[in-house]
Amino acid sequence: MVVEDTQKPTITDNQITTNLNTTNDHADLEEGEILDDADDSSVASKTHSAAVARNPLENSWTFWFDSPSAKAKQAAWGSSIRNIYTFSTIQEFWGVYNNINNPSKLALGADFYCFKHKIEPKWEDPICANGGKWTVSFFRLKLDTSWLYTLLAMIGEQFDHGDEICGAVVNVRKQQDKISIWTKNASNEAAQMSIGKQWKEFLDCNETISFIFHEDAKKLDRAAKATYTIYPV
Ligand code: MGP
Repeated sequence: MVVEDTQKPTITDNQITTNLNTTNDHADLEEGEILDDADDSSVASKTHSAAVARNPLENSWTFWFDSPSAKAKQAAWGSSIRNIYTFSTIQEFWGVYNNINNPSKLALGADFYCFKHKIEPKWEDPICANGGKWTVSFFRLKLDTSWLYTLLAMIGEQFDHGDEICGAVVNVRKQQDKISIWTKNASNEAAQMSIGKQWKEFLDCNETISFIFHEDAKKLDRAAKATYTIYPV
């Protein structure tokens, strides 16, 4: 296994995992392929390890989770966000993804993040500090596919300005669910606009998306206005 700092998921409340403890065990199997239990286990295990590592991603990514129940007890914003799992290959991604709940199954108030490894999903992280976020709101029906397409575009490095991306978050909310992509240099308008336009294409989304600088959100909270907006065509 090539993953550095890979952690077993620790979230055990009813929020995020289904049977994540089995994550990755069969992540490398092709459709229809079965494990032959009669094989010599050491040979099988070496073959298995080699196969798991076969499609490394350009970046390692970490899933983070914040449950509404934990948030309700937190002393300061962000103290209840938990680092769940880091993955570095496409097989590991599917191993995790297939064993966790889709956003639409999460409790209202939950936040689920996927950020580049070692970037914390907080304004305070030095790599995020001068950044901002594109946000789109969805009706529940499209939430799960939009989240998956966002993840695949990010980890598959489909954005021309992928280096600008810190990660993405899905906020499950009563009024309107949201998905945001966080970026590093909010003042780089060309890069932000490129990311926003490509994201809309990947999602096949013709809704308005808006970009808010973290600096503005810090100062103005919910009164912060979008600096960049992409309207329906
Ligand atoms: P938000 O992410 O802008 O809206 O954060 P959300 O999550 O839709 O709001 P909710 O009420 O539905 O949960 C809302 C508030 O959380 C902000 O106004 C801040 O007070 C705090 N907050 C959010 N973020 C992303 C940060 C952060 O990175 N650092 C700190 N210190 N506070 C944050």
